[in-house]
Amino acid sequence: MKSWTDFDTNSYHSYEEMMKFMKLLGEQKSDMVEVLKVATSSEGRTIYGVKIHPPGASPPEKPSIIVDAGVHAREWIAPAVALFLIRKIVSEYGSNPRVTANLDKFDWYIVPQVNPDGYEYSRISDRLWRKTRSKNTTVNRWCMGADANRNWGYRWGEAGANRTPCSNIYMGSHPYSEPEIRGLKDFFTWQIANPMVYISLHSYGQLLLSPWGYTNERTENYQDQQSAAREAAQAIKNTTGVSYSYGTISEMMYPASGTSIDFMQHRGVPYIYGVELRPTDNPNSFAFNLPPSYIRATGDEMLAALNAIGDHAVKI
Ligand code: ING
Ligand code: ZN
Repeated sequence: MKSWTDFDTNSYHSYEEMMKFMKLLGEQKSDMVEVLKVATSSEGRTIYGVKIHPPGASPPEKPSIIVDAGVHAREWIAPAVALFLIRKIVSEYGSNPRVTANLDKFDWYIVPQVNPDGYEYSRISDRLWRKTRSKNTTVNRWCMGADANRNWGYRWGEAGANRTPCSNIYMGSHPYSEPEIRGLKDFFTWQIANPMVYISLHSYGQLLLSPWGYTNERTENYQDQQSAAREAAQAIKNTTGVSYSYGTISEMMYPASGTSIDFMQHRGVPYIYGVELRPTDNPNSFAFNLPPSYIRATGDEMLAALNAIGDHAVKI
């Protein structure tokens, strides 16, 4: 890979290849892209994000759209879609009217791979690995990792999280015990002045999930969040014909505490969705093994959803 345009978004990549793409993009498109350090993983990998803005040196901060992906190692489609979004927005600014209008209104912050240790472990050793790869030092030290989406500090360790390190939804020894999540929390808190939309990409099930996760009570802006979700689901349908359902995490799936979604809701970000990307959860679906030929359509429909949510957010 010599140029960022050599990066093939229609296949699944190693973490090293992903980072090579980000580095080249930062060097070769420095008028639009800043590469920002977010965290260092337990095994010492550097986690990067990008800030994308219209060409020009350091324009004033705008409201932002934030996307993260890869929190769960085995959900490969999520980082692939995040990288697709980065490449598409940078390549099509100025030629694609939807992309252009959106980037003129919002700064985009994208962290495409939050859990690189887990991802590499899923690629090389255990395809269905979900957690981080931190060492547990107390009991059950032979079980590794914590669930990075149960490790956030707001309502940590309530319903839908587990205290045993061997569990797949282990919440960690304390809030932000995972360096990946501590770094991401600091990044969200200190680097992003005006967050308007926050999307966390997961798979699978074709769902747009809004807060809360820790309780089945509704947020005070529930109605508005559902309206934006309805518009996003419609935009997806108009793009690829695929159906996404929407509702709160606790009503659509199961209670889950210590998620990034609840943290961002508590922080006051108005539009927040945990997204379960393709495929559906029907028993014959590809589940976590979505063939790479689906990356483009899954990415296109997610960009349409984000455009719709962005349009909704500026209208209100
Ligand atoms: N599902 C999520 C989980 O962490 C979720 C549900 C997604 C909660 C996004 C909050 C935000 O259990 C998967 N597939 O990981
Ligand atoms: Zn997940």
